[in-house]
Amino acid sequence: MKLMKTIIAALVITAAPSLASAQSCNNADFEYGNFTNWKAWKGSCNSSGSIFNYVLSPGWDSSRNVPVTQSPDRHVILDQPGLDPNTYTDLALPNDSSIPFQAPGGGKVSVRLGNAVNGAQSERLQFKFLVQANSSAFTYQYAVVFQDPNHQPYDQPRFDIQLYWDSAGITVPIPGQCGAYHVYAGSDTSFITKGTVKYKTWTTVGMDLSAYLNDSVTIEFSTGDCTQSGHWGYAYIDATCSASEISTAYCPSDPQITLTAPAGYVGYTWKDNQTGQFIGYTQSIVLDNPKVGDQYTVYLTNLAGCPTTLITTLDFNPPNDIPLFLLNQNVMTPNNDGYNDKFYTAANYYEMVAPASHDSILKANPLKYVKDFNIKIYNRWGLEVFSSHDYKVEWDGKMTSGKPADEGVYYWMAEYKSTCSIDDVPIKSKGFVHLLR
Ligand SMILES: [Ca+2]
Ligand SMILES: [Ca+2]
Repeated sequence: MKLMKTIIAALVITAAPSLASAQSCNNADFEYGNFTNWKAWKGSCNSSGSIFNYVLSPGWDSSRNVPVTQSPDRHVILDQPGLDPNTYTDLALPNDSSIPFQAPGGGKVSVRLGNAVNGAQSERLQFKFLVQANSSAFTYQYAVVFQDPNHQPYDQPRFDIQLYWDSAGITVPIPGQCGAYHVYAGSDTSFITKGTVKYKTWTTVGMDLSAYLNDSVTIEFSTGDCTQSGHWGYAYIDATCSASEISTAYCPSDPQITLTAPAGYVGYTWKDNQTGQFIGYTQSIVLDNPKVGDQYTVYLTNLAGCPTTLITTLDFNPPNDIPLFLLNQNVMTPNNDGYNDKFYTAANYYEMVAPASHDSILKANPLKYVKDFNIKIYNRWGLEVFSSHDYKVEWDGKMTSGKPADEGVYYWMAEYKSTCSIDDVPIKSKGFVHLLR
């Protein structure tokens, strides 16, 4: 049996390379409800000359996702709705400007870094991941609440963002406006003043990481109180990864197409490459009579001043129905050795392993036309052991109860619809997977 297992596993590896080899962008958005894949530090801060310094030591046991000392109020998971108490004004008033705990559009969970306690405290969170085609756009959201003692900028409560490139085992900080971004009390004109507090509500910043494709990067968020100990500052953060591309979803009969650039930029300038004319200055633009082969460029600038250029060519006539995309992976061995530990759909295969080869066949990502996805997995007696509405689902061989499923054959049935479908009839797919332990 052992030999058989090895042979079957080898066959499947050829067909579907493991997805577990490098850290993906999972839980950048904190939607796991914890700090999985994040590292944390805490400590103090000071200044020397005109430089602000962080003095930090590990503050979190990332292997167990628990704080290592007694101050869990400095890295805080916010999974319940609420309003920041230090920016709360009056909900009965229009244009109320208090900061909600969760980032707009950022799901159910965001994080607070730091607290409303002074004493020259500082805190840090880092997230390291492998940049892939589907995760080359890193977008973070932040809000900050600072007491404003009107010190020099390098002594003020602050929030700093730094990008690192992990190249061949060496971690290099990226300098300049595309790697570093600094926010301190009153550092820009968007701050609102309430008594001695200056605050800035949720703000989105996009980072194009295409230059680091297939390398790991680390994003670092740090907060510091005023260095002279008398005033506090903290930040709310959330983040997400997506493809750094112009979205062009449209259907064959559409007389118009909407081009949408990634969110998180303060400047959008669109150019029609056919005429060389600038044709728009918003995140999305609408074009009449889209023609295959036409090319458009968008020039982006984020809040930190970092410029990015994206180009798209209209080279795809989408089908009314999407081809079946569930992969017939028929063996899984959930023993955490990195090979076939999970059963996954071709959506993951497409996005994480073979986007280039897929592109050359279909000329576009068909997954953006998927809607109403549903998959159920049954054991040989017809009992449902797992279900999901996520087309990127990964089944780890555990039943809904959390208990590991027994060895044996499991049947899956999936269905989904195409957003371009005229009759709205679901596309159905089924198969089996042999679970070996
Ligand atoms: Ca979130
Ligand atoms: Ca503090």
